[in-house]
Amino acid sequence: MADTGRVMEIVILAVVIAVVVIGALGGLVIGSRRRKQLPPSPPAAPEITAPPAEPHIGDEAETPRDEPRRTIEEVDLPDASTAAPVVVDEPAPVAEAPPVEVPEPTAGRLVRLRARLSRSQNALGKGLLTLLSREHLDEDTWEEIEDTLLTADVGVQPTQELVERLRERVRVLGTRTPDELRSLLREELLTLLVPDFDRTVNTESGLDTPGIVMVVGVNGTGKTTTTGKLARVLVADGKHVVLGAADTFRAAAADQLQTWGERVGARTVRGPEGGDPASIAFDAVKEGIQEGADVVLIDTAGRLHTKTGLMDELGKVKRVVEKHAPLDEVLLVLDATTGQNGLVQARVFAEVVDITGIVLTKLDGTAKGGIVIAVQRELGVPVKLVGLGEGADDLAPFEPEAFVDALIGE
Ligand SMILES: Nc1nc2c(ncn2[C@@H]2O[C@H](COP(=O)(O)OP(=O)(O)OP(=O)(O)O)[C@@H](O)[C@H]2O)c(=O)[nH]1
Ligand SMILES: [Mg+2]
Repeated sequence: MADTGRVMEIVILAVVIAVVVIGALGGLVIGSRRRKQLPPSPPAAPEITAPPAEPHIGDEAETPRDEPRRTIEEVDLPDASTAAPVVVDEPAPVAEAPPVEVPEPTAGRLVRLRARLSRSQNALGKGLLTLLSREHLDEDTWEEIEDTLLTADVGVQPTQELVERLRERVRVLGTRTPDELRSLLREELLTLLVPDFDRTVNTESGLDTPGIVMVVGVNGTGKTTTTGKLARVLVADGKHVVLGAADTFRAAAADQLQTWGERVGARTVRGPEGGDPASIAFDAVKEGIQEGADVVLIDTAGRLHTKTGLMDELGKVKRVVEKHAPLDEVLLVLDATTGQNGLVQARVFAEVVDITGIVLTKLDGTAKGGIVIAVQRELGVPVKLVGLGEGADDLAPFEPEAFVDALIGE
């Protein structure tokens, strides 16, 4: 019996030891769990630990991702600038249309922006005046004057005419003061700019349909920007403007125009990427007519004048639009910094669509202001607008007198 009692004692002791050991182990495990998981994860509802591992487009915020869930201890505090906020079941914010801006008046813009012509001012205006005020106007000096004009892209024929007339007048004048020279040069440059050209941008049809303006040119010259700037001026004049995004090569092109439209308060008619530009231009005019718009501005895709297929397409856009009404203005946008190459482009575009006006952009970034003279000569079409910067109000009606004054100083 004593033996049996001894065995019982040993068994009880073993059970007690086992319970204590298991208890201690269990406590450790729970303790370590507590340290690692705060709070202990409930099995059901998926819990979101921030930040989520790189969400992908189309992922649902509340769906757990495949990666093993990380615990708080393992996750560094999110960097405020990179943390993706976890938003569950919140509606996407509605994009508000930006407020429509009011532009500066167009009158006198060229005068206000004259400082932007500083490169042409230095190269052309100051260069010529310095040469002309030399003591002796010998052959070499006249040649330098010619070179200055040619470098500024005035063109060969106009340069020769100008130098010839200046030589003659300087000879007749005998003595010459700086003021006299300045006014001689001013007169001669003005003559070359054909001051009596009608430079009105025709935006009125004279019919009961809207005025129709089409903007054309090679890639990147500033067509879309010019269309936007022009729309802004027209809207500010109280006109109802519709924009036609006939550049269907890239979706971004229509977006760019639409952004301008929203900024200035003009609706944009657009079609699918890769769609037929002629039919979008046609629709834009049709919708313009339906909603009683005053002006429809059609922005076209940039195209190299050497690509006959694309040039034919442009001719088609024009013909299709003209099923509604004749175009009132076809503006060729030329980048002034491309110089003489612009003249070649101008010639080809003029053959395909009758150009009625030239917009010379980026005159703020070049010393080649003389291109104004050359391009008017080339086409017999006036420069109507000049671009003097990327800002919304950096498009100015071209005024020959203000332009010459800006070049040579008053
Ligand atoms: N400095 C300066 N930049 C200009 C002027 N006009 C346009 N730009 C810039 O030229 C770049 C091209 O302008 P866009 O209006 O997109 O040219 P686009 O002719 O529509 O181009 P594509 O549609 O691709 O053929 C943009 O960065 C404009 O901000 C200007 O008068 N001066
Ligand atoms: Mg464009």
